Amino acid sequence: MSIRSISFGATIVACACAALMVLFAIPADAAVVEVSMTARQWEFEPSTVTVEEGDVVTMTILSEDVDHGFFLNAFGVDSSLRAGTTTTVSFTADTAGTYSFSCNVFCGAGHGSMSGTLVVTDVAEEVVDEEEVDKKEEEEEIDSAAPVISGVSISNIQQTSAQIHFTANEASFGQIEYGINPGVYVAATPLAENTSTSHSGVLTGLSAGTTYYYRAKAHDATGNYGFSTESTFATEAIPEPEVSVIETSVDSTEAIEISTTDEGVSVEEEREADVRTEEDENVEVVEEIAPTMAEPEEPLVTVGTDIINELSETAVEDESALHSTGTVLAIVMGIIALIVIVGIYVVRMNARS
Ligand SMILES: [Cu+2]
Repeated sequence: MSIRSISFGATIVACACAALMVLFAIPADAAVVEVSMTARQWEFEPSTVTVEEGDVVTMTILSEDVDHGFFLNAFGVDSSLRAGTTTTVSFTADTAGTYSFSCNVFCGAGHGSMSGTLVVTDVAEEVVDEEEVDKKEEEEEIDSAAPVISGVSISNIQQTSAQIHFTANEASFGQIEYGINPGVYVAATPLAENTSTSHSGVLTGLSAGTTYYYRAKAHDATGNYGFSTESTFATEAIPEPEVSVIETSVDSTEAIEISTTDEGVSVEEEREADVRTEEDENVEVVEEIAPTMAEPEEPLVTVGTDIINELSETAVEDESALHSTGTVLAIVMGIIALIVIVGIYVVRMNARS
């Protein structure tokens, strides 16, 4: 057995022992980290390697150009990197810190600056940091702040509806609650499907001319509810017919009160029956009102006929209408008389011939 073969066998045994030692040295939770690196004039790429404390690091290093060396003193690594070949080095990064590695085989003019950095991070520190981060995240997730409502305004107030607008300081679901008694909200607008900071809702089914009390309500995704203060508004009233009143004093004891409305004319009289004479000043007032009833656009005869019909069907309350009817009747009677006279004349002429 030659010296060469003895040394070869010894190398194999040493390697096996080293491998076993490495295996047993690996903590149960240690990770195996593989790093590929290239060495060339005059740099290592990557020049910075970061692993965690306790990691078993295996570096596969290709020497691209000439012979280089890989010297990592902190973890006892000292390997030759032959030109054009790949060399594997292994070590356990068992102590946190920042370490430098360098080329320890002269490789040319820039050899002195051919180095890199190994960063071994403190796992315990990282865990603490992660816990803090988790806590912060949880705190952020637990949102206990209710939406703050502002800018409540109302628009488009109708007899049975009104629109409310408001804003919230965070994305939220908005509603408006309302009722006819303060603090008692018996109705609410539909809940919005999506969160928003700008809200509006239409209050429906309201009663005309009624005061309503309402408040804006918004809740965020966590379920925190925010409310506005209570506000009020009154719905539009149903418009009453316009009324104008004319009062005329006849003397100290008698008066006529005439009210005109959109629908027609009604006359209320408070006076003695004999006041209604041709000479009476009151008649002038009555005659001023009469044309409103007579609908002057229509032919006079038609109006007269209509009025005759109305007179025959209903009790006549309006003295002015009667006055006009008398004139029309006289004209109609005159025409009929004329027709009769002409008719008699024609009959006689026919009898002679
Ligand atoms: Cu070198």
